[in-house]
Amino acid sequence: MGIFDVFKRGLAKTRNFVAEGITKISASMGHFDEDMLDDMEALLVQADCGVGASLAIMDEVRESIKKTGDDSKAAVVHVVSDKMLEILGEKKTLNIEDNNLNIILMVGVNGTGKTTTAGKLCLRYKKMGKKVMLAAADTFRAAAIEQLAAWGEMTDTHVISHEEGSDPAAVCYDAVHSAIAKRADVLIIDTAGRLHNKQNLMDELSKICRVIEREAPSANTQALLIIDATTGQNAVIQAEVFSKAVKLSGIGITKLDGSAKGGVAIAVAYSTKAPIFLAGLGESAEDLVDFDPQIFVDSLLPNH
Ligand SMILES: Nc1nc2c(ncn2[C@@H]2O[C@H](COP(=O)(O)OP(=O)(O)OP(=O)(O)O)[C@@H](O)[C@H]2O)c(=O)[nH]1
Ligand SMILES: [Mg+2]
Repeated sequence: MGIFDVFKRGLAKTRNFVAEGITKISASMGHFDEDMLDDMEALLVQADCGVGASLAIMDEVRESIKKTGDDSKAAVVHVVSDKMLEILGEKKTLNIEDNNLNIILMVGVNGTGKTTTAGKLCLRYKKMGKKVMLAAADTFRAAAIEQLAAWGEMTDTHVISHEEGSDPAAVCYDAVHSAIAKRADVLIIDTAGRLHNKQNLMDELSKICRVIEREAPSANTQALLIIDATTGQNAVIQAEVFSKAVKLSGIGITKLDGSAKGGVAIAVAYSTKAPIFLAGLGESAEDLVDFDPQIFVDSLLPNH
């Protein structure tokens, strides 16, 4: 299946809501009047694009209609598409350097999909022939260590772990040295879910980053914030708070398949500087794809 099909299938719920909504709003006349534009703005907000981004998109639409006089559905969708693409920016992906240790640190609040995404990424890099290691720096629960160990077993990957309750920074220290000694290409570090408003947990994360930076200064280290699309606008707040504790390289949005709220990618891109690297579109290993703004927008809007 091509990437467009993976996106389209994964985003089916959001697409049904947004694309069908736009078609329905314009169906009676085939073009947009002021009331319909208001309805469309509400539709974007309901799809979790965020108030700021939805207003910016619709301002652009109103401006364009004023300028060109074209209020047809095709013209409106075209402007919406262009503005969404401008907000999402250029496609950016996790960057894996050859002949260097690449460290990927998974961070985020509880249950967003960090461990699952770590496992999916592990499989991706194994398939590319990379030497991969996993580190269980979520020492909070024994089950978390077991969950990562299961991915390790499934992908035939070595997992560095300590006992439950041990210092996660110490796991990172060991993992980094082991990865250097074994000349690994990619080290993926899973961390515990933490509420962004718990300062001690955010401090713990900063400490983990300091240890990695100190022990592997020349590694290509990337912190990846995993957010759950179904949490709506809270995801935007998470992105803001985590970016203060950690130098975020990018964001992975999971569970885009789970709700009609896939528009959250637009809201996050509108209010955060970190690019969206990955899209989780299901629970199985192949449901992780590089986030592609063009394909995302094409999957969301009616054909135009
Ligand atoms: N539908 C869907 N489910 C997903 C996706 N990614 C993860 N999940 C599911 O979300 C649940 C939580 O995933 P985990 O990977 O355990 O989340 P976590 O962030 O590691 O959780 P904590 O370690 O408890 O903070 C699991 O049931 C996953 O299968 C996705 O893209 N789509
Ligand atoms: Mg986990």
